[in-house]
Amino acid sequence: GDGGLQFSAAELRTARDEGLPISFVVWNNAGYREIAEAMAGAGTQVIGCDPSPLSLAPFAEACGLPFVSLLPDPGALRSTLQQPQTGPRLIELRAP
Ligand SMILES: Cc1ncc(C[n+]2csc(CCOP(=O)(O)OP(=O)(O)O)c2C)c(N)n1
Ligand SMILES: [Mg+2]
Repeated sequence: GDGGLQFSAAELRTARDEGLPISFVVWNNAGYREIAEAMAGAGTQVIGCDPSPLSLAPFAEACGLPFVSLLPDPGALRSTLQQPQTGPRLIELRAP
């Protein structure tokens, strides 16, 4: 998710520096939905779960990873994953 990704820049950069062929697939719904659902489920006010959207293209560039942004279409994701890679890459799925 776009929220968890923000805790993971160090791992992305390690994958880059070690040349690891990992595809990081990120579901970007511009929100912290799991947290929001937990707050709602606990009967508390839902706050802080609707952040300004994270721009993944410059985020990936800052981490030194090639980047692809897709609508969440299984065929598009399959063909992207089938492209060969020599190092890590970041693939965004833009939630509708
Ligand atoms: C690496 C990492 N850091 C922190 C957390 C704590 N955490 C649990 S849910 C959440 C945010 C959820 O938002 P998102 O990742 O955007 O997923 P969504 O529920 O919106 O699909 C975070 C940061 C985590 N799960 N993993
Ligand atoms: Mg999210």
